[in-house]
Amino acid sequence: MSEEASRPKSSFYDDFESPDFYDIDTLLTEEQILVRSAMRDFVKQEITPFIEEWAQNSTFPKNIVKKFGDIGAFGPFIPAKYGGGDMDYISYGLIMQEIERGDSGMRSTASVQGSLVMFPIYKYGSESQKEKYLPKLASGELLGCFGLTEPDFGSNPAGMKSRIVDKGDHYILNGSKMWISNAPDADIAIVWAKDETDRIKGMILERDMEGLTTPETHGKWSLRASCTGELVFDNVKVPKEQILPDRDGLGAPLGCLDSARYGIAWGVIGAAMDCYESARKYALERIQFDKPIASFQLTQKKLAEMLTEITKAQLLNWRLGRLMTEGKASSSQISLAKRNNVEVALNIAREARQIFGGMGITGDYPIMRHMMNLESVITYEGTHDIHLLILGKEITGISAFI
Ligand code: TGC
Ligand code: FAD
Repeated sequence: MSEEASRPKSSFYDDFESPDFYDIDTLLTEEQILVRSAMRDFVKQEITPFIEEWAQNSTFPKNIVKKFGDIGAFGPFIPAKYGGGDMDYISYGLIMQEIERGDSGMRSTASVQGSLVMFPIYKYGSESQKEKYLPKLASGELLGCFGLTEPDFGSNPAGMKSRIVDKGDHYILNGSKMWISNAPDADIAIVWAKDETDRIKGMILERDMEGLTTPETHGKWSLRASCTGELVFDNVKVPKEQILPDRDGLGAPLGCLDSARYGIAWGVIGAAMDCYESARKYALERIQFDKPIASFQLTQKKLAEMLTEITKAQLLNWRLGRLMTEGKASSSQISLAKRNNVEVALNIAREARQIFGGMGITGDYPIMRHMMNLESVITYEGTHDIHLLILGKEITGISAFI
């Protein structure tokens, strides 16, 4: 038998269905289920057949941007008059879950565009900024990125050094941002910088502004199908009409993070479900000691614990989605879900990899890719420990950041 034929059958035919052990689908509306089905079909057609190659070759498929726009993955919670989907937050969560079931990097592209680019323009932008940018971002005609993190200020964005200086009808911007998803391919960037009074302001930069460069970050072992880069500002002239007028201070960028962190809480459970389902199927097919490995108690323990954690996280997401839709979710409730669910997903990916034995490290199955992706997700949008400290502050009233 050839080496290829002796390998267990690859599950590349994508027949994914999400586990629903507690019948949580009955908590969803018909519209939410329709949204999820449409997104699931899209991922099966446009992402899973190609993702392994994109990730192995470290290629961001730029044409996915227009396709995401067409299916309504960008800013589903933005009103239809600006090109958004006018949907509730559970629908948004389900969209993120399905995309990240395909790949966390693909979800990054969609959640940055929706929560970190469209959201601040919608919440803090002028009417003319909304009309100019939102419909094109929603349709995928424009791709955006969000620049908060700097080389010396990651967890502590309050210390940022990027600065704008008032020159009458425009500002001059200097500084740099690092680790920016979408930056090398983005048409516009939401950038946060301090003014002369040290107040943080948000602004919309366009790619062709003189002095703006976006070098790509190479050599990532994680999120390889997502493009990451820097934003470098060398005396960039920013017309005053590009400033987001309706909110400033650190609370402005942090307010956008709430929406993105919420999307991550749902997204990572998509990745976890993919690991669980792949491992369950493999365990039933793979024979050792003349039995499917699914018949061994240790394999069953792994699968039972995975399903338990997925079910708990599904319930958490559903409840948080209701609170988000009602406008009642607090930042610390979102931190709890982001922190818990990323950890759950990472543990499930690691356990699933064990079930696959040697096959778990190959690209024939999605496990290793999900696992490596989740190593970024546990760091970005606030590290695991930063979210713990946000909860610690909520519980005790005492900040332990400094
Ligand atoms: P602190 O004093 O706590 O707060 C400063 C001001 O901000 C307000 N605030 C919030 N407002 C809205 N939403 C939130 N989540 C908020 N959290 C805080 C707060 O009320 C206050 O307002 P005001 O009016 O009183 O001034 O600030 P701190 O400097 O002590 O820092 C708090 C800390 C550490 C929690 C915060 O800096 C933090 O969250 N750090 C983590 C940084 C982070 O998450 N960066 C993410 C960068 S973007 C990214 O990673 C995108 S990846 C995208 C992808 O590819 O998917
Ligand atoms: P640091 O802040 O240097 O943290 C290093 C370690 O120290 C962590 O373990 C942290 O938990 C710990 N630590 C820090 N402070 C404390 C404290 N007070 N108490 C206890 N422990 C502490 N940013 C953007 O603005 N836009 C993007 O689009 C974006 N995309 C990203 C994409 C990728 C692939 C990655 C990896 C990052 C991205 N980021 C983006 C940046 C991301 O948000 C930061 O990496 C993250 O906030 C952590 O900052 P840092 O990497 O500088 O780590």
